[in-house]
Amino acid sequence: MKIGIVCYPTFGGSGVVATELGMALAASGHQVHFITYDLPVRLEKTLENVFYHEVRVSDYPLFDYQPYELVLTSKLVDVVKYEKLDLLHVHYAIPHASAAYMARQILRSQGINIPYITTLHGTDITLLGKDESFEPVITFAINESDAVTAVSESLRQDTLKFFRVKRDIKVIPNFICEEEYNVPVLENLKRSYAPNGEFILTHISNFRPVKRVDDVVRVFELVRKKLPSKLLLVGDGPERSHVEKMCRESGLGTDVIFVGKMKQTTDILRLSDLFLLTSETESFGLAALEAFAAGVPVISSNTGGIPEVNIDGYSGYLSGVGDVAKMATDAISILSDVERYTQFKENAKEVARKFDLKKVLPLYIDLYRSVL
Ligand code: GMT
Repeated sequence: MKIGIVCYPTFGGSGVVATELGMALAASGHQVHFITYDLPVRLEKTLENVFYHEVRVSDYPLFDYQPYELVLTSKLVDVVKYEKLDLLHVHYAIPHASAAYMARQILRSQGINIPYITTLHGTDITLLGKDESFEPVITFAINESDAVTAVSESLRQDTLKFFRVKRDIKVIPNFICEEEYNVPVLENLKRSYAPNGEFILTHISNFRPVKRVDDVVRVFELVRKKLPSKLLLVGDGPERSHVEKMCRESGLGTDVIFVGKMKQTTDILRLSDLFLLTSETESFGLAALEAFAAGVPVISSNTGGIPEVNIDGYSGYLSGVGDVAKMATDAISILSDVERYTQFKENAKEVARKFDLKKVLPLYIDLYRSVL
């Protein structure tokens, strides 16, 4: 098949999933065309069957806001037509689903049929989508899609609750490639973060308010009172300066390490002892799944789709959103009990295996075939 993938190229989970999916499809012989405004972060290597089409919005002085969606639509029309694509798979509803709808209509008027599949990832539904300035367009573009998928049952339910969606939504969960995590721990790097063998707690996100990174720091403050530990904060985003200020004022000093953005997080996860995910809402929690793949138990909130990934008392612990005290107690108890901790690490890997690429890729391929 010749598949066009539209996604955000940035550090969000939806872009990561779209890119990993595209690369896996290409590796299994399909031709994949990424169509977006920048090279997707995970698309580092030159790969057979992978092509990239950049959407360039010119800086026309008349516009205060450049019409990205229209330029994307024109690019979709062009790529579908000249690369002879079989289908479009758009990740994140806004504005990708409506651009795909428009492209499909334009192409239809020229006698070309191109189905589009929309994959809902989370904030396109749970935060932005509910905003009435987007809602009618999203509802329409979802209903018009040839197939719709959501990354968790929780997100499927939210979509049905918040939108007048008349069509089936298939749950296809996010995935990891287990083999990629079978790498040794980088002991020198680990020592550079934790020179005295301190526990390493890690959080990875785009530092949006929804991630409640303050809570991560509060949990860490409590853990650090009981156990020698370091906190690695990976990523960047709107809350970073605030969190940095908070850490400086709390006297956490060099025990909190702001690592910044990273294209690959495997090495950091492999050297981590515990992963913290304190989000207000999270449709899936890909970062938690990646931690599991690296054999790292997760302390998380019990919101959205997280309980579909993190099994309470098995691969980690779940707590109410904002229940920093319980999260810290759970973290201390698991890190203090070597036998239980070792079992949780095994359990984490076991959970990750359920979401391996080998199991999830055929679900997308079957779906593609069903719409063609
Ligand atoms: O979490 C983010 O802020 C990024 C966002 C995205 O769309 O890139 O992530 C969403 O999609 C991920 C991949 O499907 C999910 O694992 C995340 O849970 C989801 N984020 C939220 O629901 C907040």
